[in-house]
Amino acid sequence: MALRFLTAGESHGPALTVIVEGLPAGIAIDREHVDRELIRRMGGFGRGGRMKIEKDRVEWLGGVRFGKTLGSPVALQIANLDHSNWIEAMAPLGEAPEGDAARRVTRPRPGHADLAGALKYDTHDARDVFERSSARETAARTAAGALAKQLLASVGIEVTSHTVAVADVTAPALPDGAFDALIALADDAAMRVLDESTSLAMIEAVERAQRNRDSIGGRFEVLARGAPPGLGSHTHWDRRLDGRLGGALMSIQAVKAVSVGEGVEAAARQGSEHHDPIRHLAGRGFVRPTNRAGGIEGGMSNGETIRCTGWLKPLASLPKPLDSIDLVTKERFEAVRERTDTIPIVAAGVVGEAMVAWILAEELTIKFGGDHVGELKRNFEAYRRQLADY
Ligand code: EPS
Repeated sequence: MALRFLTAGESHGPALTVIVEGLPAGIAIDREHVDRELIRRMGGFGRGGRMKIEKDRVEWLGGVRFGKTLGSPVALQIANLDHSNWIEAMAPLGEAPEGDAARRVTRPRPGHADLAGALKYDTHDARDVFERSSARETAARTAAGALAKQLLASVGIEVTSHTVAVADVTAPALPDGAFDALIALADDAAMRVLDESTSLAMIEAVERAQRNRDSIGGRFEVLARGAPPGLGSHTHWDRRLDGRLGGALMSIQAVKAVSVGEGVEAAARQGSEHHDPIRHLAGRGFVRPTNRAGGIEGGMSNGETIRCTGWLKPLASLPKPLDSIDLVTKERFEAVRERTDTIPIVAAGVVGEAMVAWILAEELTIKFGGDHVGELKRNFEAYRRQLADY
């Protein structure tokens, strides 16, 4: 059985729940690491009021004993502290309260799930849709991704991220050795960029948008180091690693485009300029002097650092709302005004890490199998020896 996870829970409901299935037994669980990932997701400059309310941490409900996975489904829960302010409006059972207490949403936000969801699920209260489409759900994904990272760490694969752009402010290309510098970045870094003047310019761009009561978009990049060649496969459309990573990253709320390596720039280049020459070094095997492919060729990892970029649209909840139509009266009104982030770019990078880690962990279990992590590691090391002897 391949790895899979399911999440449940509404943004202002009692809690988010995650079930992670297919992890081998024997993975040492570092609960501080999982909680730290949740805190990282809450951070960054440009976040809104909700993150001042929450203190995300995982409650362990199943699948783990004495700090090790059992091979059974891992069940986790993250409380929504804000639920205490939504007891009536988000009551799981009982009759809906009268009037405003139900906090119904009838004026859908352009760019959000509200309208399409209300039509599809046949409700005139878009809160039924809005609550689950909220990016609050990414806290649950981050917890699943943290478990995936712990499996990856057992074979030396690490994942990190950084902010590439906020509105029109773009960070300079990463210098050599950037991976370790990114891993070492403080968890509460305002922008997750290495260059201080870029960070300040990004903060200014966010403040400008806040003054204009608007939202802005941006770009983050996820990097994964230590993946062996051969994760994913060229043999089927749905086994290609770039396709799988692309789908996983595109599924993050507000991500509207994904590129792998210099995939966007490649469209305007000649092949001779774009592709990474192949070299061979005794003791190291096949290496690349450049990594424009972003570590993936033919739908398979090639042993170089995997690099994927997620492009974030400006969020759809606006302090100065756009025109909308009331779902009940069909009259023209401003869309609902909701608390929101100006840009959750650091959080998007952390969630991007979780999704990339998840897909790589899944590919790791597909290629190396094993009911216990020791078995997976033996298979992994045997493959490493096979590559060394190639
Ligand atoms: C988020 C929780 C949400 C939003 C944000 C991200 O909480 P609330 O709606 O109570 O403010 O802050 O989500 C959105 C902006 C959105 O449009 O869904 C979180 O936990 O990351």
